Amino acid sequence: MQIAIVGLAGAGKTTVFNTLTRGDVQTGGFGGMELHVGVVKVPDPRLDRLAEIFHPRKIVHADVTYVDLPAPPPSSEGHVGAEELPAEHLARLRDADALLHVVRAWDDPHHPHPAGSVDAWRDLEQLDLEFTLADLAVVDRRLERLHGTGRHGTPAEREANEREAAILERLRGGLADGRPIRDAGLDPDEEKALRGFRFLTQKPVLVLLNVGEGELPRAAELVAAVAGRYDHRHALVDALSARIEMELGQLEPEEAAVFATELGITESSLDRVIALSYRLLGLVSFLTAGPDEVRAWPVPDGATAVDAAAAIHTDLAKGFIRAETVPYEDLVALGSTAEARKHGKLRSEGRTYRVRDGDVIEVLFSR
Ligand SMILES: Nc1nc2c(ncn2[C@@H]2O[C@H](COP(=O)(O)OP(=O)(O)OP(=O)(O)O)[C@@H](O)[C@H]2O)c(=O)[nH]1
Ligand SMILES: [Mg+2]
Repeated sequence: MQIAIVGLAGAGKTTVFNTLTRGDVQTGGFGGMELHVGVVKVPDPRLDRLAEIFHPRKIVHADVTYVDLPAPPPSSEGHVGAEELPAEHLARLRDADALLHVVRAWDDPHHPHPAGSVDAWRDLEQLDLEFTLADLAVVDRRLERLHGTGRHGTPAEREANEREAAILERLRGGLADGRPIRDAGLDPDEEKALRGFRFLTQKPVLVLLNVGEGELPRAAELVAAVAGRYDHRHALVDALSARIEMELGQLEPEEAAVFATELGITESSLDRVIALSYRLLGLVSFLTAGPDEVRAWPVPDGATAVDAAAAIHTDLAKGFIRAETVPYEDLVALGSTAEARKHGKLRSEGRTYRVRDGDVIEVLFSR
């Protein structure tokens, strides 16, 4: 799972990246073209509890990769800013499963906003517009081709091309009116047909308002105001004070705890942002536990037992016989798989069983 951190120049993207990855990449580059990649373990206290039962050799968390990208240059007549990003950056952006859109909501007289004022809504819409233009350019290029060479080929090919053109025409209308593809209400087949385009405005997005530390008490109000206007599907809005969180992350844990209490920060923003990203991506975790390892596996909500098997290894999916599954709470309450079996909490499930968050699963398979 990859999440691209995007935002206008100087919004605080690299500061957020440092917060999430506990990194210390230099901030304040204002327009620097470096790309940063960091892998973050998804905190999951259930794994520690399972480890007390199974004494595994290792504990493996699900992980999320965050990519800190520089802001795209602004578009101008005939030029799409996002497409002028270096090829590697654009590929990273298109490959991301979701976007973390950092919006400047902090004010600081020593760091005037390039636009002359701090206006989170204006900045949010500005980058959204850039991504809309980038998608529109992709749609237009494809439509041009479909209307040209797409007329040739076998009847079946022509029909497929016409179907694709019809979907793209519909998207084009929405994009031209400034509506992101995530609002287009695509059905699963259409979504599948479009997957290869890796549209930016189709990706789920977490809008993160970066507020100054003095504004923290007002953050909930600001989030509500923006969320009320940002009426899109697959979109969430949250706030944090990135600079202060980054500094907290660089302190010793005890020192950080004292400091956080003084500031009225009760919950780790890292945990919250990761939990929100998970929700946004529609992911759930199933767990595996044994003497070798205790591990969390992310799968899309709705995944079946065979999908879970495939997440572990393709061989397990190919030779799938059944999945023995027990809810995490039952396993922990009863203290062992054997006890769970005795109490009828360990169930035998077939291929189409829908995996639930916290299922502890063992896949039985034939080689
Ligand atoms: N006063 C204040 N400054 C902040 C805050 N968050 C970020 N900054 C400062 O804003 C500057 C830019 O932050 P970065 O994290 O580098 O921003 P960026 O979005 O990565 O910037 P580019 O990569 O250059 O587009 C740095 O000097 C930060 O210290 C904040 O909450 N308050
Ligand atoms: Mg940066």
